[in-house]
Amino acid sequence: MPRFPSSSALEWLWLAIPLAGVLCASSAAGAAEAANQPVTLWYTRPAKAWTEALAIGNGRLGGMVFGGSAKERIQFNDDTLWSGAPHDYSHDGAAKHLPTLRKLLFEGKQREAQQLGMKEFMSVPLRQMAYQPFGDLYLSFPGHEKPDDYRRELDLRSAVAAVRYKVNGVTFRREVISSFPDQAIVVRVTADKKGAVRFTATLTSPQPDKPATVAEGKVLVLRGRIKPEGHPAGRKGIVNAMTYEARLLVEAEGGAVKVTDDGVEVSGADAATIKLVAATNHKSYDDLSADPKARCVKALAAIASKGYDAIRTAHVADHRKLFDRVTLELPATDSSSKPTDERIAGFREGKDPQLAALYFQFGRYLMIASSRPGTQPANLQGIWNDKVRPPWESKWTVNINTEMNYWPVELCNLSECHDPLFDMLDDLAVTGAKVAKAHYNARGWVLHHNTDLWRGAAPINASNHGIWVTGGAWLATHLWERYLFTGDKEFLAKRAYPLLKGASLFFADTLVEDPRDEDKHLISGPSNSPEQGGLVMGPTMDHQIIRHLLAACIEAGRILGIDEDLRKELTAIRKRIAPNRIGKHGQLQEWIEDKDNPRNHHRHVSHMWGVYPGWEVTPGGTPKLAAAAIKSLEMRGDIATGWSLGWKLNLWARLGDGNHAYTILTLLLSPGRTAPNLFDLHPPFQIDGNFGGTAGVAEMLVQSHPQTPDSVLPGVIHLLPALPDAFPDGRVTGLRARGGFEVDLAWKKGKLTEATIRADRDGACDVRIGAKTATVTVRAGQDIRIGADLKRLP
Ligand code: FUC
Repeated sequence: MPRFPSSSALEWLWLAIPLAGVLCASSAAGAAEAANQPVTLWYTRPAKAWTEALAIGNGRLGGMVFGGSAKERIQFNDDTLWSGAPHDYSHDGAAKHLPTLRKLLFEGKQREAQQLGMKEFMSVPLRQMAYQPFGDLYLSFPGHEKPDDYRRELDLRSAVAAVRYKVNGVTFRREVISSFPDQAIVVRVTADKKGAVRFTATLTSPQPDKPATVAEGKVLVLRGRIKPEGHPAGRKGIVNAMTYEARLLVEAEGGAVKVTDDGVEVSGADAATIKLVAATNHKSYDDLSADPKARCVKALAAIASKGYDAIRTAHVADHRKLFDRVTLELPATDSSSKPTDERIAGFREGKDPQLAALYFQFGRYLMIASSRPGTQPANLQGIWNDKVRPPWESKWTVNINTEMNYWPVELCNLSECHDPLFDMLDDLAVTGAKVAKAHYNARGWVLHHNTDLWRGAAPINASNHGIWVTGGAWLATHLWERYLFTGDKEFLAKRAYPLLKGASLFFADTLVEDPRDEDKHLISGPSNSPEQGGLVMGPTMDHQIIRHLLAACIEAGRILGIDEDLRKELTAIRKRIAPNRIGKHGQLQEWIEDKDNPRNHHRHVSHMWGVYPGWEVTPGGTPKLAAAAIKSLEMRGDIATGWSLGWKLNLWARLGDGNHAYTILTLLLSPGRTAPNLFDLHPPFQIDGNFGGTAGVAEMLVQSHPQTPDSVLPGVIHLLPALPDAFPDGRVTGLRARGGFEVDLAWKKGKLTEATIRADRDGACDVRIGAKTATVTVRAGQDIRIGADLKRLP
């Protein structure tokens, strides 16, 4: 029988006790109750591989904690350490070739067009730079080779990674945190016997410049620079220019501490606190004038006199302020008390629905850990990377991956974690304006399918998939989502509108009439349907994105009461964009031509954009197109890479098929697609699937998008729109809905029992369950409870 909270989280009383005070402070109704349901990853062995290590992060400083008893390894990153240097990647004179490219494509000469594109239209250099690993902190504990009662865990609610084991009857404990308030990775080592703490701490870096550590007083310093030339992630013609520094301070209680150039030795101590700070010379994408040493000295000075308890308390409170906004309970079973790696292996058997709740919360945890105001946005690996040549450079691929990272953020009540993405868009509007000019002689800004720390915006790698014009447009729709979820007019005026306008102007200047079309529709191009079919004119996805972008820009201008002429111009353009078409297999066409191959199982499902994250295709608003989208998804099949499953999960949820969405979730949450540490596997590790998974679980529970193709205003709040049979009972608190609402839900045997709506502002909202819809009057900050019949409860 499924049952709610097991008490296995409390097994670790020593972790729970310091949290007790914070637990009581939970505000959302139901949160305190839900706090009993464990949100803990745990294991009976140390990590052998990197994808078994546990991830911690404060948005900037990431750590992977291996948890070895005799040798602890904490591999760490700073999200600004990259190969390369400030650089303008645009290709002077590219725009001269644009008319020929289009002409060749209209004449069906794709190969010639791709060749010309490769020669004259690509980024300089052709490839972008790579995110870099910073270093490793090792702790060696002599004599701890054969521990008893070993346990390693990551508690998502407190953001503390911990290790516990016994050696010769003495219990040793270690906690590792990456603190946002204190901007440091901090390790605490304790034992239940006085004087038993003995270890050596060393710092190394995998960087090819092979920096050696030096002792500066009590501090161990690691100082280096990304090898200027000949670095494995360097690019011809660009001199790498980043410098970096890390500083380590070890404070022991009792015993002795000895600092030498080789490391820090602690002996005979009762406990020790290890403080690690790190920084680079990065100030912004075009400025490397910061001083990493000064940054480290300042950060370490700020915490030098702070005890571990104070640092931990501030860290936990800061994390919980975000994390506790949402709770999700799904039925716990006997399987729920197993170690996390065993649970992943067994999820598809269907006996452990609660793992889906843990996975959902892990995505929220990763967002808090990899994207905080002032940091870089989460890249392909969030902020966690141990390779000098990471897959796809661990940069920002924007033909799905970066956007997917941010799908859960508004919905799952972590709005401020969206900020780094908007900061990046501010930069891209500058570099992308240069590319718009040089490559298209157009106004506004454009971003192709990737960017890096230097905000490259030109087409990279190969013309067949690199020339794709809607990366910036797609990202700009995130600004509109932020506005829809928050109703923040100041944000709309100051941040969103200028970027939406710039992105729209680019298309006002570059859409062209299709000479093959008697209706003279406007189409985009040269472009592609990521990443297949090669260079074309007018892929469906582009048009879905551009229609969405223009509608948001027009609506934003209307709300702000500005740019009336532009609004008229954009409205006229929008109406002329080539529409979605249904093809000979009953499918939603991926291209203007009816050439979809029913046996094509490619991971990208780009033409589904209008279903999710867009909404111009909905079962209620455009039933024929929705049926065609289902046909296309069926043609593509279920099996896919990590992020592709993340997308399909959201798509089936949007199409209202909870059971199909759950089938996809079981494929995603399985050993080949989820690592033992719960990281998503493309494979290899790529974090997008984690975030897509979190968004997808939320999308099963609450939806609030517009229901008619031309609307960009908040839709009805649809409760349990795609609940799978596998989640018969449950409770969620704190999900956000467009229009400025927070929603709590409880259900039993697949039926809603009660919902609570909290509004940011006085007003009303439409709420739907099944086929029933009702208008509910709301008051700012007040809990409005409604029953299964949508009637107000007392
Ligand atoms: C796109 C995808 C790949 C991978 C890469 C980072 O090229 O097609 O699957 O996710 O981005």
